[in-house]
Amino acid sequence: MNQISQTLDDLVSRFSAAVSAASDERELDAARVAFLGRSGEITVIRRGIGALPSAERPTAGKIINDVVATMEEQLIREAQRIQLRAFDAELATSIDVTFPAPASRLGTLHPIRTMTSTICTYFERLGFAVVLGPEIEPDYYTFDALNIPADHPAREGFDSFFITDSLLLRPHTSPMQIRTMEQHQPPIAILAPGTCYRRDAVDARHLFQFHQVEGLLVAEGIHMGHLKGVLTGLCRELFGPQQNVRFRPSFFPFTEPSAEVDTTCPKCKGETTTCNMCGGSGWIELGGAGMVHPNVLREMKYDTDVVSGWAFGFGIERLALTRYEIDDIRRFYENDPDFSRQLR
Ligand code: FA5
Repeated sequence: MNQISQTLDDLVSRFSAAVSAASDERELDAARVAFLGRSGEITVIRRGIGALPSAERPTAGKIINDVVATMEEQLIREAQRIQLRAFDAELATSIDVTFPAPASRLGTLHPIRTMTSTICTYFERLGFAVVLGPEIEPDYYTFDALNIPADHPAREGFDSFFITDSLLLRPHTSPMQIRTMEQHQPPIAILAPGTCYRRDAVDARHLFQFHQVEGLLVAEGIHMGHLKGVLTGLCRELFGPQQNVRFRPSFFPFTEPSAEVDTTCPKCKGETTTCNMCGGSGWIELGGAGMVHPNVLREMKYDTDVVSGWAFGFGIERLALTRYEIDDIRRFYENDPDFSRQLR
């Protein structure tokens, strides 16, 4: 009997060492089979009961059963330990579905769209109505009605993409002057933003597809001072008071007198002679403007003794280049969301 007890003590301590050293379910099961399996050590000890005096056999059987029960409890604890460790390892390498999702990246308006609506807001405050028109125009609206007859050399400067002999992608938004005057009598105050197309070589300040905003004011007593005041106000609003803006005499067949409006080059600030944005002049052109030519008003059957008007056409990309101090007009169309996000 004593010998069985000693053998069991030794067995329990070896079993305990084996199961607590098991690192996975396979090793644990091997220990179970070796000690508690059908041919395991416990079975061998049980067989030894038969050699004991019959009075000792029940006690010996109970001792063995108690030891087996304790071993099985330990086996369950160790199995739980191994499962928990496997679960932790899996968690460490898998996706944590309870982790808060990263914020999704929201898009923004394109900077040219933002610039267009800023310009519209300025003019709406002054009482101008915003109008939109077609991008494919007959040459009558693009040239003839704007005092540019078929053989006039000024047509070349606005040369564009022709759809037919007399239909073309508009090279400027000035046809909207004609479309508005055809349908309305003075007083007229409109703003017409939109896309334009020209056969221009692309460089740091030119695109073949770009945007203009046209302004037209026709009423009694309108003069060049109003034009200068309104356009200077727009530049102050867009660029702030420190930005230089100049009005330079120019020529357009549909305005007389005519001017071009320039601003300090947003790239070199007028500080180099080799700038690819301004060609070293220190200025870039924002747009053209002037008093509506009497021939245009007469074509619209307006009485030029009673009404006068001014018009302008600014490049929206050029305004945006200046406002955001961008070094190349092509950046607006590279579709870089990080670029657009900065220009709100
Ligand atoms: C005109 O288009 C006239 N219709 C403007 C006008 C309207 C004058 C009303 C008088 C009265 P111009 O060709 O200069 O003018 O173009 C006006 C502006 O459009 C330019 O100053 C520039 O800002 C922009 N622009 C012209 N061509 C391009 C181009 N290829 N890429 C980007 N912007 C351009």
